[in-house]
Amino acid sequence: MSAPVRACIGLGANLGEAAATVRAAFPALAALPGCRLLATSRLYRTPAWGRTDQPDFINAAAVLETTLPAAELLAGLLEIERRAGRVRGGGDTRWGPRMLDLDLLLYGDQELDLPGLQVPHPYLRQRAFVLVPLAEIAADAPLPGHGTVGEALRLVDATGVEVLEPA
Ligand code: PH2
Ligand code: MG
Ligand code: MG
Repeated sequence: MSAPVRACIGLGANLGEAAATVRAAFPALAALPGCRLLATSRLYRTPAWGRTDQPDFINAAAVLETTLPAAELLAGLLEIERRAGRVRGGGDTRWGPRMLDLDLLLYGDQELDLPGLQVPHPYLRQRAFVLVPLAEIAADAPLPGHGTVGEALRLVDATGVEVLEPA
């Protein structure tokens, strides 16, 4: 077991009952071993980024305190995705539609480059659909070498990112 780290998770879905799937992922995150759920954002409806020929996404963010090493936390996220019906390999296209996508965005202030895991998430600073929900709960979180989440949000165009009502 290692010292507790604050990890930030991005949640996204645009297939099936996307909002319900994202809401159900919060307790699943809380139930991961060695993890405590510190905060969850509201849900947002966001225009699809990367490939526009697909439905809008529902996006949200969560902050965990975790004693899991980053690779084990990632394995836990992939297992929650799998239980939500996500099939990797074959089914998913890059930046295409998702039953549930859980991205490890930040792991404390660490920079990691492991097989299948780059932290901070490589596109974090370009994506309003990540930064808007994350800034709601972790505006002060450091982006190593690039200030904070709140500062990064000021540099992106958040047009079309809207709180999903009812919250
Ligand atoms: N995820 C993608 C591709 N495009 N666009 C939005 N708005 N939200 C996402 O979560 C998203 C996306 C594949 O991971
Ligand atoms: Mg993603
Ligand atoms: Mg992902």
